[in-house]
Amino acid sequence: MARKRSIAKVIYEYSLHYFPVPGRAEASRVALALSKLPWEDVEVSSVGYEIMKNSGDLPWDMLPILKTPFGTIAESSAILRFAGREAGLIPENPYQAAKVDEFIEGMGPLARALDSTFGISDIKKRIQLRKELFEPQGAGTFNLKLLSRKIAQSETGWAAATDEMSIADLKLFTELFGLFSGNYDGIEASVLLDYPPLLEYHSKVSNEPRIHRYYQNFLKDEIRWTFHPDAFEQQKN
Ligand SMILES: N[C@@H](CCC(=O)N[C@@H](CS)C(=O)NCC(=O)O)C(=O)O
Repeated sequence: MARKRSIAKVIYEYSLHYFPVPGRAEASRVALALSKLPWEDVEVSSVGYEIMKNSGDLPWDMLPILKTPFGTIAESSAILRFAGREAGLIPENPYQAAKVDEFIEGMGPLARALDSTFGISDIKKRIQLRKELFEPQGAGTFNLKLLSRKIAQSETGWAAATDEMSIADLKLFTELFGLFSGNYDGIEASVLLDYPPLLEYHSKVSNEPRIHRYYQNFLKDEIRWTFHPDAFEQQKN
């Protein structure tokens, strides 16, 4: 007797919801991909976002969120910690784990500096504000200098000076280099040339085997070119 073929619908127990850009969700996407959790990546449009917000789906009215069998987790760092624990990317040593948290919190001002330029519909004004961020006295420059110093001081080369790569690296790598993809008008990749420790760090993380393998799946993705090992070679030459 011929076997009946059934087309099973894959049910994912976990779903990450965010706009179709790396932004604040990318580190969690990588952590989820490195975990064994069954998850799906759900891209949300601006209309979809309004619907979710009005339906009370968003605990803090913002994306990203991670839907889990236990309930919804909001706040990108909370999601990253949850997914990172599953992926083995949080040090067991309490001191190192605290340094990872410190680094994650310490990155707040960079994101907030950029946030101040969102929602400005006049493109000329937006570009102008973003250029100012990376002028000598700008908040972007201040934060890049700080991050560059941290990386230069790290004995292991990982962001939080942990023995192994951690969620702090996923956050720094994706959020920092994601800024230079061209998705943010007015932010030029050439800015990075002033920060050799950051370029060296880019090489370390993008060549880390798990990260390298992950981004092999996105070779044709225009917005994720900054996560490939040779991303900034052109700027250097
Ligand atoms: N602290 C929050 C901030 C989240 C956030 O700013 N989300 C933005 C996108 S990056 C958002 O949902 N914006 C929608 C809006 O305000 O219209 C986190 O890290 O998750």
